[in-house]
Amino acid sequence: MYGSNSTVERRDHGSICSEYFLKGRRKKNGFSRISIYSPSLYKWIAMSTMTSDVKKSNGEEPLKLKIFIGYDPREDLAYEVCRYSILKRASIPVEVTPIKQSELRKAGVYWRERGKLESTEFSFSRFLTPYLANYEGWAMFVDCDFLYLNDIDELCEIIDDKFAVMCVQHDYTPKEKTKMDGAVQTVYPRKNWSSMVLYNCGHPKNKVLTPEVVNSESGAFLHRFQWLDDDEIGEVPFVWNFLVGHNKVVEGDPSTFPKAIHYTLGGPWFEAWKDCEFGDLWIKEMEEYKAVVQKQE
Ligand SMILES: [Mn+2]
Repeated sequence: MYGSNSTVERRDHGSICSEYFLKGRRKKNGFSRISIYSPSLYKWIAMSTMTSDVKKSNGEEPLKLKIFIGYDPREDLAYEVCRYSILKRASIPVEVTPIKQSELRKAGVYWRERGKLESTEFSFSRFLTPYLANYEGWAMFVDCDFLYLNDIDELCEIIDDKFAVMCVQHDYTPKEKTKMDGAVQTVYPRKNWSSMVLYNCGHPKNKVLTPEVVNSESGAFLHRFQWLDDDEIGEVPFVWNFLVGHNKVVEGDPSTFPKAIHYTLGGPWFEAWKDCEFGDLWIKEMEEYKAVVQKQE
């Protein structure tokens, strides 16, 4: 339903120049397909994917990041704008694929019943990310209610292969509670940690995330990364998952300026959130995206 009519042009800026930037022309992103194996249909199913291929100016093969964006039909425009904001700024090749529950169900890799607490269609399907990436390389999962303000390459630069996953480790509650017997009980609600995750898909621990496990395990097991030890979870600066209504910009401190805004309470694509903090940035990006699509039609 989306995709075929929304090729976006990308521009390069920042320190890393792509080949075509050096040649002084702009290039359109191409669509390609990735395939996932459907155990129930005994065949490979193609999923819509958008790929940008960029070579670094020094001829080196850059890391190719697979990006899976949680897709919900109620937030189609949020998804489009999120994707546009990534592709527009990316100076490395990225491959963007929406995680669409309907496609995954058809392919037989997602079958769990929707629970009452699931606010989006990707509440659980997001944990299929390593599986969908064929348990290879690094892949990012991100909710569709994000707006990128910086080049995804900056995020890739902090990737460290020693971790199984990396994410912003938001802290809502005290991390530790001392029980009466003096034993330290560690409490990790880890709220919002799973909304943007870099997965080291080839890490042996992530092999746990099979479709069977993703379809049957509890929300706590999955959203709190209970298949991992704490030291296998790397930290990403909070500006890459800047929670509107929770995180704050400290004036004069550029390290607190958002690089990716997360409209976790609801974004301007919902009438009730039109005037939310940073809403103007999203609306500006959405208008730009729409202008680009219109120009191509
Ligand atoms: Mn969200």
